[in-house]
Formats: sequence, structure tokens, C-alpha cells
Amino acid sequence: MNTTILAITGASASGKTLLTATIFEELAQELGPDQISFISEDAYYRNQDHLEMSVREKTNYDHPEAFEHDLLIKHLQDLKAGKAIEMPQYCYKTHTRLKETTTVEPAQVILIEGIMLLTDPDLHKEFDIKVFMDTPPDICLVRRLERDIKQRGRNFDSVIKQYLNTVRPMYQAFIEPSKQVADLIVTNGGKNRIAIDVLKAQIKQLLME
Ligand code: UZR
Ligand code: MG
Repeated sequence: MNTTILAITGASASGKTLLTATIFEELAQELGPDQISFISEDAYYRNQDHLEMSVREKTNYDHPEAFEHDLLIKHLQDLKAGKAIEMPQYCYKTHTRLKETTTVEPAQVILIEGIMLLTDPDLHKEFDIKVFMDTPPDICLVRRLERDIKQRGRNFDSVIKQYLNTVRPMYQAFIEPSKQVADLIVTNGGKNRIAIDVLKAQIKQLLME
């Protein structure tokens, strides 16, 4: 089976998950649900079971080293070879993996989203289409405040502190420069209809080749 991998990256809360989920749902309807699988880079945050909570709270989660990219590369290669994988499940409240994993089946189209996908050449060479979400930082910060308080068990002060200590400087050091590697830059966030349609059309084109 010929596999096409579409990678979507950009700042935290830039709209990666929404863009990816929209493309996933629409292609699953148009091509059939067995044709497409979805992977999140966040699932590959390192296991920190062996560390105390106070230590986990100090980890820099906005650094490429926070992710187990070796495992992610292996999983992408397995999927291309037609093998199912056990994707880890990550918990943002306990800052470590859950016991359970998610089985991801091989498919013609694999979608993957995450902040550090284009920072590592060994990883990004696995991708067929590389997209960077170029959402203004103030929009990302507002969205991140709302999301982390509602969904990730944080409070206002902790989000602001994290933003200034790691999210913003690491964006400038690692994520923004990785834009150079992208094939396509998407503005206006995860609801950009033209970007969604262009990416769907390109995936379908690659599938026919
Ligand atoms: P997205 N993150 C946490 O806050 N805690 C964790 O245990 C793991 C990750 C945050 C991380 C990063 N950073 O900015 C964000 N911090 O999750 C990436 N600080 O996730 O792309 O969905 O926003
Ligand atoms: Mg996300």
C-alpha cells in the first residue's frame, strides 16, 4: 500500500488540531473511514512515571527533547510497512502516559499534528506534505488560556507563567525557524476553508499516483 503522510505544525493553540480533525472527518467520509488514520505528536511526550510530580512540573514541554521522536519515527515506518501501532496516550494533568494505548491501523492517508514535527530532520523526512499554521501569537495565547483552563486543568496564573517561561521563547527558538521546512503556510487558523480544500485535493492527487 502507498501511504501519504500529511504533517501539520505550528505554535501551541494555533489551530493544528482543528485543521487536522476537519480534514480527517471530511476525507473519512469521502474516501471511507478505513483509508485514513490520525496521530498526535502530543501522544509521544515522554513517559515520566518514574519522576515525582514536582519534577514533572518543571519539565520543558516546549523543547524537542520532551518528545520521544525515535518511537514516533518507528511507528510511522511501521504504518508505512502495513503494521498497526500502539500509540501512547498522554495525560496533561499528570504529565505522563496512561497505561492504555490507542491502536492505530495502517491506512493510505496518515494525518499527524504537533508543535515540533518539523524541528527534527530524521522525523520530517517521513512526511509527504508539510504544513505550518502561521497564526498570530496573540490569538494563540488567548486560545491557549481558554483551552488550558477549561480542558487541561490549569489556572490563569500558571498559563501566563508557562507562556512567558517556555512557550514563547521556545516558539522563537525551535518552532518559528521550522517554518522554513514547510511546503505550505496556512494563515487564519483551523477553519481556513481554502487551505482545507487544497490539502484534501493534494492528498487525493497523491493517492491516484
Ligand atoms: P498543543 N504541555 C503541558 O502544558 N503539559 C504537559 O504535560 C505536556 C505538554 C503543553 C506544552 C506545549 N507546554 O506548549 C503544549 N507547555 O502542551 C503543546 N508549557 O500542545 O500543541 O496541543 O498546544
Ligand atoms: Mg492541539
